[in-house]
Amino acid sequence: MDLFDDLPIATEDLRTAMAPGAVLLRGWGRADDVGILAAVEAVISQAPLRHMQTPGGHTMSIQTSRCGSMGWVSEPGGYRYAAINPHTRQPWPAIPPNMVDFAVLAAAEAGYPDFVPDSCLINQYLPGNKLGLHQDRDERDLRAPVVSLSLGLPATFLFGGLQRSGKTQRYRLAHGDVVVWGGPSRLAFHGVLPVADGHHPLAGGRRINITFRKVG
Ligand code: MD3
Ligand code: FE
Repeated sequence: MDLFDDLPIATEDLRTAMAPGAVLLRGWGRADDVGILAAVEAVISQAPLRHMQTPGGHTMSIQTSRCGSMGWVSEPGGYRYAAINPHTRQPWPAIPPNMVDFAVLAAAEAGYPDFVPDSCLINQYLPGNKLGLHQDRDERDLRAPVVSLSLGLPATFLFGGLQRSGKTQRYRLAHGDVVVWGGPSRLAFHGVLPVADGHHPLAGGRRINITFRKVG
């Protein structure tokens, strides 16, 4: 609910079909930004942000935290989901209820009414940080979509096809933008170009991307 609720904004303009199964809901997360950023801080205090290592031994520029019954971890043998945080030796913090509610509503809005996340990955990008082209394929249930929420500084998102070598489309993802990836887009290659320097009034000099997943 905000001051602009009465303006005749065509909601179709805020909804973009990026590809079959992939829906961009521009600004859809803005109404919940303060609450979700507070919940992210609470998670980070329990499971501190870390630079993950790739299985190949490289250090990622972004920093990540995780919550939910399963958290995505990297090991020399590859990536997997694990119930215990290898650094704190504690279970991951639960996904805060306002974040679960958000992901369920966003998925339903995008046409996935049965989605309930059990895992959440929080990525923090400082200026210059990027994420190389990759697929997300470590979740057991690939029928479930991934729901992503971007907060803070904007970034250029690269969206490719089912092969790494394919053509990529570019989308600007800004504060409050939500993308839901399911169906034929679930295994699409994607990445993020280096984030430009800047300041966001709520998030400061960083970009936060939250992805909600169903692993089990
Ligand atoms: C398309 N995160 O955490 S969100 C990731 O901005 C990740 O931090 C990026 O890629 C980020 O794995 C992009 C958009 C996204 C997330 C998951 C996807 C796009 C996706 C899964 C399948 C297809
Ligand atoms: Fe990804």
